[in-house]
Amino acid sequence: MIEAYLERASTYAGDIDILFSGVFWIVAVWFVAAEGVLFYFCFRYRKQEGVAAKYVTGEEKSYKKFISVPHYLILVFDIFIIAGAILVWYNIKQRLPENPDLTVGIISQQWAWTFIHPGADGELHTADDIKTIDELHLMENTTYLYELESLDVLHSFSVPVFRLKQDAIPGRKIVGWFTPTKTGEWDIQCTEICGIGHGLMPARVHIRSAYDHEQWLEENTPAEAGQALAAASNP
Ligand SMILES: [Cu+2]
Repeated sequence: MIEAYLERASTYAGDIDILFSGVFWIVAVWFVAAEGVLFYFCFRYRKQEGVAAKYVTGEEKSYKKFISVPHYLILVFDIFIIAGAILVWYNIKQRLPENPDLTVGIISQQWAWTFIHPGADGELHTADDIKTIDELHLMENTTYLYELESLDVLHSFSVPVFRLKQDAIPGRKIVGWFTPTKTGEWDIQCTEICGIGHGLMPARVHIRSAYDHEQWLEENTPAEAGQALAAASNP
């Protein structure tokens, strides 16, 4: 349902969609059923020629089942929803992948995103890191950890095609993960009102194949770092 409006581009996007659709359909079916019964009763027991409209207080024992049965059904469906939500939440937020391939740094501030990508050495926080503003460059089918920080106020890192949203909190480094699965260019949004320029901090994520990402790395590695690496590998 949701993928008709918004592509899925991470390994867990499908799980979020299943959960979302599940909640949607459970609520939709019961909403339509409850409204149907309501309108049927309004019509069935309306005032007619010589018959007064029926007034039910709901206090009689025989009517109480109309309250208690739906009540128990709601509890049963709640258990399904909560169990599904815990499973998905645990996989996405409570656990980190055991063997992530790369780590990227994400720094939010009023009102821009800074992304720090590991260079050719695959390590973050080294001389060949590539820093960009408002563009995140990722490789398809690669598991990333992200280190999310904020320099000033609360922000929220949201990549709709990943079905990922994570608040950035000043003074904390929040580590999470994603595995992009679809090449292309997609939106990144800040989803926490963070001041007057909140609407001015959209960014883009570029997901490329390994070959194309390699190309991007070569073109964007800072000149000094590139020379230093070349010197180190050809003494
Ligand atoms: Cu923001």
